[in-house]
This record gives sequence, structure tokens and C-alpha cells, in this order.
Amino acid sequence: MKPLRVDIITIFPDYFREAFDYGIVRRARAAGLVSIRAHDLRAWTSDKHRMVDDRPYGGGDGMVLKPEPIFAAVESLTGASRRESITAGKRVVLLSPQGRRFTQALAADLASSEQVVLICGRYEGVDERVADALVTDEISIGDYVLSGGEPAALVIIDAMVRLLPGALGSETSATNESFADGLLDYPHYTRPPDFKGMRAPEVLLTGNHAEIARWRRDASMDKTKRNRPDLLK
Ligand code: 9D3
Repeated sequence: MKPLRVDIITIFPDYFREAFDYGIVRRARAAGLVSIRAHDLRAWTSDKHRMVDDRPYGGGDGMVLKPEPIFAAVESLTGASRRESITAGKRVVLLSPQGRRFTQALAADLASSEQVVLICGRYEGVDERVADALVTDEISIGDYVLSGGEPAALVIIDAMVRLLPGALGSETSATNESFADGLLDYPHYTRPPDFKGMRAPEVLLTGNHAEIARWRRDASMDKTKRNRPDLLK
């Protein structure tokens, strides 16, 4: 199968230097399932000072990422300079606090494409013409304030890559995991059976698989009620 191509547009390409060299993502890259590259936005500037940002029209704090380098970067990476000309199978994602929430379903949708371009915002924001006319998706990873889109890019790439066919060992399947059935995972235990007086549940040591399955279902439900009641509504 053709590898998923992931391109990151960032003013901090070094942020990603070793980020994809561990675990499942490393294996998926080595197996040719995905190629991931981080590009310096400044490569697409044309002025002497390689300016990527400027002061906001209308006033206010901070700086705004300029549109020209971002449009040029996306054109060189996708061949398209407007949303309408981005071909099916390619996604151009703006990472921003104003985006729609990233979910497992969106991870699966993105993972099924041929190319994903991730634009990392910085400063106070990105010139809105990028969201209006260039990107196919504007995504936030949650309701907390980051300093930029770079950590969000890591999250999205990790979630996508583990869904690529062949990325997980044959022992695991991405479908029988937490969130797939709308409940949190059950608690896990391993040796020793007694650790500083804290005992692993006896039922897990019995080998009674019907009882173990029932215990795990109940424990999943208890954990979901306690930590994520919203999943049960
Ligand atoms: C005061 C208004 N803030 C917007 C809510 C300013 C602001 C905060 C953080 C502007 C940019 C940022 C940088 N954040 C991201 O680029 C970002 C982000 C995030 O902060 N939270 C969750 N997901 C994401 S994706 C990109």
C-alpha cells in the first residue's frame, strides 16, 4: 500500500527532530506505512528578514502569522493553492484553538487519506484567509491553551499512524480499544499478586474466563461512571 504522506508546516521544525523515532510510529515509518516531514515555514518567505508574522490589523496584542508563506508552503507541498483545487484524498489541516474538536473518528478519517498537511499556528493566531480559503479542516485537540500547534500535530500524527493497516502488531487491533465501544478500558494487573499489601483482584488469577469477562465489563463501567460520566449520557 502507498504510504500516508504527512507534512508539517512550522516555525520550529527542530521541535519534531526525534518525535517520530519511538514505538509504533518508528515501526510504521520503518515499514514504509507513513512518511513524516517537518518543514520550516521560513523557507517560503521572500523578504530579507524572512518574516513569517506581522502586527494585527485593528490593533491588539501579539503577532499574527502572515498568509503568503503559508499559501506558498501548501502550494509547494500539495500542488494546490486554494481549497477548491485540493484533490480528494488530500487534507490541509490548520491547528488552532478555534477548530473543531479532534476525535478518534476524525483520526480514522484523516488516516484514510493519501496526504495530510498540518499547519502549526503560533503567536496570537493565523491570518483568517488561511482558514477561509486554504484549509480543508480546522482542528483543536481540546479546551486548554497551548503555546502553538506543534504539540497538537504530535497528538494527531500519533493517533493517525496507529490506525494505519499494519501499524499495530497482529496481536492487537485498533477496533477493540477504549473509545471504540464508548467505554473506558478495564483495569490491568500483572505480577506480583501482592504488591506492598495491594492485591490484584483474585478473579483474574482463577483462569475462569467467563467470570473474568464479567469482572472486566463491570470494572469498565465503574471507571467510566467515575472518570467520564459524559460518555454514558
Ligand atoms: C486569547 C485568545 N487565545 C485563543 C483561545 C489566544 C491563543 C491561544 C493559544 C492563540 C493561539 C494559541 C496557540 N494554540 C494553538 O495553536 C493550538 C491549540 C490550543 O491552544 N489548544 C488546543 N488545540 C490547539 S491546536 C492549536
